[in-house]
Amino acid sequence: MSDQTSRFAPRVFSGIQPSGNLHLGNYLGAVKRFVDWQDRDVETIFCMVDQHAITVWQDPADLARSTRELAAGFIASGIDPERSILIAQSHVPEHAQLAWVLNCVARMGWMRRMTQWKEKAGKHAEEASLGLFAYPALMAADVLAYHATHVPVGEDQKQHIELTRDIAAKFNHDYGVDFFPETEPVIEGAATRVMSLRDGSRKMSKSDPSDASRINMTDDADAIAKKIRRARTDPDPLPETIEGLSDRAEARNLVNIYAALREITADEAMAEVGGQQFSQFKPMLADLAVDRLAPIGAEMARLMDDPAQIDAILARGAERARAITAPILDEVYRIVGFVRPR
Ligand code: AQP
Repeated sequence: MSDQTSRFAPRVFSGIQPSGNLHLGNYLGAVKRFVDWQDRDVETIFCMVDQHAITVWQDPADLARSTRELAAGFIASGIDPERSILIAQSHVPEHAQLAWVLNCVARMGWMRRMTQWKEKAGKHAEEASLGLFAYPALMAADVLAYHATHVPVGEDQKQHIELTRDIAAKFNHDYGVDFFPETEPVIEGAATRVMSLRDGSRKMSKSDPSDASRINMTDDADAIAKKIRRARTDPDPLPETIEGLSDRAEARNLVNIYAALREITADEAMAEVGGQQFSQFKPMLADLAVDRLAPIGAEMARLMDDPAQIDAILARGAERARAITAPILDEVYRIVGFVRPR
């Protein structure tokens, strides 16, 4: 931990977009690790970032359902809404209010360099929403509204956390304060970038049109096993060591998934499965995945039977969150020179 970060009490924040099905990549790269953080002695805040989701079109009924389903996914995976603060982003207005100030700190050139902007807007930047362009400043606000020191994320979000640090540093410098921490991205474990089951060069993603490319956390045991058995691989057996996987993206992906589900390193996984044929390895991986994931899917379905209970949990989360964010926003407004109502 850097000196500046250590001035702030450790506090963890992370979010996931309710923009579709929660999948194995989100689980291994994010939610499972959120649970590990919760089990350490640190304050943790986890968020359904619904305001990020609408940067691309969302059907309103689907968005509402996905937000509750994501909350159910967090809880079913082990997030305890008593020990962690669990919120919907739009319930805590300080996120968007701080984002406006940070929009005025961030520079256009910084935002234009964001890989996700380039990938998602692509050749159609003129038709993309202004929100999609400004999204990383809202993400910086999500984190900085809590003075969060650590943000567990998958590989793909590293650049946005680095931008958060740049925005925080510029705010501190411009206003001559030492107000925002230098937040650290935490990218760890065997599955920081889970790849598509159909194409080892593409990230497993909610927006992939092929359902076979991902394991959804709501898939039942049959669907999980079938998707793993049909996952694309090459004809060779697994090598003996991890180095032998360097140019075999699909095989490497399955070994990383195995390691992350078993909670061991990729090297340890190779000691167990190195040399196996896929006809032996895939059924074993399918059994492991069903064993770890099917109970979570079943619990999500049970929680979704009582949406009022989920809404009550989120309302309580927002109340606890605002006890942190309201004073921080108030201080930001004071620093930038907004006259405060008396
Ligand atoms: N494939 C992945 N492997 C590891 N981690 C992943 N994450 C996402 N995909 C993978 C991590 O999950 C958290 C939440 O991500 P998000 O849903 O807010 O945004 P995303 O990264 O854009 O996710 P998707 O599934 O790819 O959504 P779409 O298709 O809508 O863009 C983050 O910590 C992310 O790193």
